Amino acid sequence: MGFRRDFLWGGATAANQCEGGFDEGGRGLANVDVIPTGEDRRAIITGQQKMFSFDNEHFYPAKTAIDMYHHYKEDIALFGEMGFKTYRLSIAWSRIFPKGDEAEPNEEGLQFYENLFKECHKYGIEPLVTITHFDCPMHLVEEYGAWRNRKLIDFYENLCRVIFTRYKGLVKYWLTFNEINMILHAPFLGAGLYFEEGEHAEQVKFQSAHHELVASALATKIAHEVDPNNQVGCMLAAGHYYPYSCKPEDVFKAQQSDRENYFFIDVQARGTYPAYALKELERKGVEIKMEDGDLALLKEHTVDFISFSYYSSRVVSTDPKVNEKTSGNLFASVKNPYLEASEWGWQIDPLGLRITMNSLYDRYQKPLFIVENGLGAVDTPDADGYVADDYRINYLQQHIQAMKDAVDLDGVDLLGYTSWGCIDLVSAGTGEMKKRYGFIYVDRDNEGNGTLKRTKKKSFNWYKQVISSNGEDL
Ligand code: P53
Repeated sequence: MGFRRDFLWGGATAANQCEGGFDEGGRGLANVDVIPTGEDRRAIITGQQKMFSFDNEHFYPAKTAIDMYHHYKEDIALFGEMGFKTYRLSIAWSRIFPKGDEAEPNEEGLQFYENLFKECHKYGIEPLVTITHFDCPMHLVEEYGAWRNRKLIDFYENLCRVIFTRYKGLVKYWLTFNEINMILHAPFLGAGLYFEEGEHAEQVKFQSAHHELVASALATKIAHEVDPNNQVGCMLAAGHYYPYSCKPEDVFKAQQSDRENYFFIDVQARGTYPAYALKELERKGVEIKMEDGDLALLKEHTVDFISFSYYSSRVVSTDPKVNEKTSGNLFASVKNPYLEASEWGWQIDPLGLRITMNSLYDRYQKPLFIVENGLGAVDTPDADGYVADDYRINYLQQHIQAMKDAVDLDGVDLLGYTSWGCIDLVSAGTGEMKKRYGFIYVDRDNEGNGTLKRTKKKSFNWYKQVISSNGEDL
């Protein structure tokens, strides 16, 4: 009973939210760099407001983030101290190909990640690498229109060939696109998409999604060719939809809302466009242009495992009177009256994790990997800089218990668990530093002030004990 002996405990980050060094080591500019904090952020990440370069009125948190570019040795040593078996991070595409369409990669960028992976292995930490976590070189956004352009498949393929070859033996777990369904909810953040006046946004989103799906299958193919030990996963922003009531219309709406997200994973895990999606696209007047060989490629190169983020369940209703919405999340959801919420209005539902795991496992029958979960909260350090984050321990304890139940009581095959933002980092949704997820506190605020000093929180030793007991001692 309990978790498998080789269970991959660890933590997760993304390049744009922690690295900084945006103009160092020959790195090119990316969409994630030019997304500011503040009121305009939401319109920018959803592709409604254009922001393709820096201006003087805004603050751009990704430029420096928590400066992991210069602190990675110190940070990985702390992960090692907690006993991490794995560390999920993402590669910044524009460090490897600064513009995205070059024939030859940037050696300095390649060397940076080689050093970082070697540093992980010093502590017995297996890197879990997200190939793209919301980033797209700005040159590809401006010259090609990002993922709406089929040429992006070739550029992504180049990136994959280069990194799979260079990091053979150093990395064996890969994720092709972080939260691939985010293309529907935050298309500029998720896929560099900005919509021109009068453009058929749905058409562009689904055409881009097709390009990403083909690119993902191609990446899976190449990964297996380069090294049969490579394991490739898809990545879903998950969270099961509940009907607000048992009214059949509500239940049906919940099923349809789930399918909107499952669509991507259906293609990546089962290898075909599901019938419900083809019908829905037809109704929307969306026509996906495909090339010969696309469908065969999708069919043949499905993923090895299903990874996902889980922060909350979601609720839908068809009753216009039931309209109180949760705040602060890109996924519109009706407020669940049975659940508490975080300071950012994200509702807390540990059993929802078990429900989500069971839905995914029933549907795909492939191993699962929880690659994001956690509580974004305000931390208040004492005079010594120490944070007693019992609220975070409480959240994680309950979610780990729920995932344990899914494994022990329901028989779900789970490869590992990496909590989100194991070290404090920039929030993707809001750009704030104040919304912290870490076991390690970073002295930096929303405006970019602070020493960047790292301090262990109370949850640091708690998580260390969870890992050393393989999840028995919560
Ligand atoms: P932040 C919304 C809903 C679900 C997942 O989010 C999301 C988002 C984006 O807000 O993104 C994932 O930082 C994403 C991470 C992100 C994390 O959730 O807004 O993969 O990059 O940081 C948490 O609190």
